[in-house]
Formats: sequence, structure tokens, C-alpha cells
Amino acid sequence: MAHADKSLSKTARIVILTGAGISKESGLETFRDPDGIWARVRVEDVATPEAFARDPARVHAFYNARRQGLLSETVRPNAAHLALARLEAEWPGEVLLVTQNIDDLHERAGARNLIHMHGEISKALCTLCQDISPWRHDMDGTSQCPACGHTGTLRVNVVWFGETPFEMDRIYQALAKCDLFVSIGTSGNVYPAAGFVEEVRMANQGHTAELNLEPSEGHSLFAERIYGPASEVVPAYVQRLLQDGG
Ligand code: BV8
Repeated sequence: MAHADKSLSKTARIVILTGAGISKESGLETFRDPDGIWARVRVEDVATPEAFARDPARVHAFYNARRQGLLSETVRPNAAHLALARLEAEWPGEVLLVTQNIDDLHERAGARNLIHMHGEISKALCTLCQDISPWRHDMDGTSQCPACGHTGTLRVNVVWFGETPFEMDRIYQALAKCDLFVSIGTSGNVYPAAGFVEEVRMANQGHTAELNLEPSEGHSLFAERIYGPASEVVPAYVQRLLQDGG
């Protein structure tokens, strides 16, 4: 058990949740900030299975634009992504990184023990043969599945609203036994991710910390809260953990 005033043992197990805020300083949009994605498109039109069934071209166009944005050479991991990769590399205990983000900035920063619970924009799922393939260019109704060769069967491999996030059993198991849970760059609006802090509190074992630009919906549930831009507060927090256990 670690409090802000008690250090964490070096064998402690750490679970980190990230959201769109950690990628903001890399040039990617968040969702619920005033200039965010949901300020210009509706979830119901582009991020549900019903939207895809109703107007696949519109959904393909929405993700094609975001994928192109992610792949521009100006979008690179920032100091927060790099600090989390450093923590994973240097912390003797297990560090599991669970991201809600569909970008690839954590892996480009060097993260390895990583779960994309909402999927990845740079992967395609074939709705016919269920193959998941790397996909780093535009997708539309004529795109061909690399595995089964059919066309018109591909969708972006992300979890839409109403769909079940990936690897939930593994995530809940890690939350139940972690000694430290850190939530970074998320507004705490989307479940089940927004409920992870309560899972840790119910297990009554881990310390909980929120690192965000401003208080999230669930800020009062965290034992420790640190506010500021991720590229500043995350490296400082990681340095503190590595130096004296938090
Ligand atoms: C599901 C992929 C069943 C696509 C996304 C209760 C329980 C369970 C479900 C529900 C429930 N209540 C409602 C639901 C349904 C729904 C839901 O939560 N609705 C909400 C809107 C009420 N949930 C679902 O449908 C989920 N599925 O529940 O299945 C189930 C349940 C449990 C177990 C098994 C099965 C599926 C949700 C996934 C939807 N897909 N994305 C895509 O990306 O296009 S969600 C989308 O929101 C993104 O993944 C995003 O990551 C996520 C969360 O948003 P944030 O990352 O937090 O981004 P946001 O803009 O909101 O906030 C950014 C924060 O960063 C802000 O606080 C800001 O201040 C901060 N910030 C900004 N700049 C910086 C910064 N911080 C630091 N530094 C900075 N520089």
C-alpha cells in the first residue's frame, strides 16, 4: 500500500490507465475538450456499430482522417509517453499500461506491456474472417482483406460505443492485485475505464493517483491528484517513483 507520504516497495505492481490527454501535446485531438472531436462530430454518427451499418463511408472517412493525422511525421511520442516507457523498463515490479487511445504513441515510445482496450486505428478487422491486420492507409468499401481476399468486409479495429472493450478479464485481474493505479489524461467519462479506480479501491490494496490537466469526473475517488500538462507532470511523477518509490 502506498500513500503520497509512504514509499512504494520496488516489487510493487503498477497499473496505468491513459486517455486522449496524454497524446494532446503530440498534436492529437482529445474528445471532450472544447476543441475536441465530439465538438464537431456526434458519437452516434461515427463511433457506434449502428453508424457503421447505416453509413459505412462516413465512418471510414472519419477514421481515415484521424489515421492520416496520426501518421503525419509531426506526430511523435511526447515526454509523458517516454516517461511511462522508462518506468516500465526501470521498475523492478510489473508495470501494465492500459490505454483507451487508439494511437500507437505508447509503443513508439517503447512501451511493451500494453493493452489497447479500445483497439487500434492502425489495424483492420475483417468482419467475415475475423482476421486483424496492420492497416496504415485509407480504408473504404473496396478495401480487400489481406487474409481472406474479400472486399467490403473491413472495419477499423476499434471498440465503438456499445461494444465490449478488449482484454477486460486481464485488466480486472491486474486492478484487483495492483499496489498503485495511476490514471493519466482521461476525463473519466467513458466506462468501464472510468470505473477502474473504484475496482482498485474495492480491492482495498492499491494507492490511486490521477495525473491530468484538470480534475476528471472521478477526481474525488483518487487518493492523490496532480494537475498539469502530461509532458510535465508524468516525467516528474515517474522520476519520483524511481527515485524514492513515490
Ligand atoms: C461497454 C474508440 C459493455 C473509438 C472509444 C456503465 C458501465 C458500462 C458501460 C457504460 C456505462 N455507462 C454507459 C456505458 C456505455 C458507454 C459509455 O461509457 N458511455 C459514456 C459516454 C457514458 N461505454 C461503452 O459503450 C463501452 N462498452 O460498456 O461494453 C461492457 C462493460 C464492462 C465490461 C465489459 C463490457 C465502450 C466504450 C469505448 C468507446 N470507444 N474510443 C475512437 O477512439 O474513435 S471511447 C473514447 O473515449 C476514446 O477511446 C477515449 O479514449 C475515451 C475516453 O475519453 P478520454 O480519453 O478520457 O478523452 P477526453 O477528451 O474525454 O478527456 C481528455 C482528458 O485529458 C481531459 O480530462 C483533459 O482535461 C485532459 N487533457 C487535455 N490535455 C491534456 C490533458 N491531460 C494532460 N495533459 C494534457 N496536455
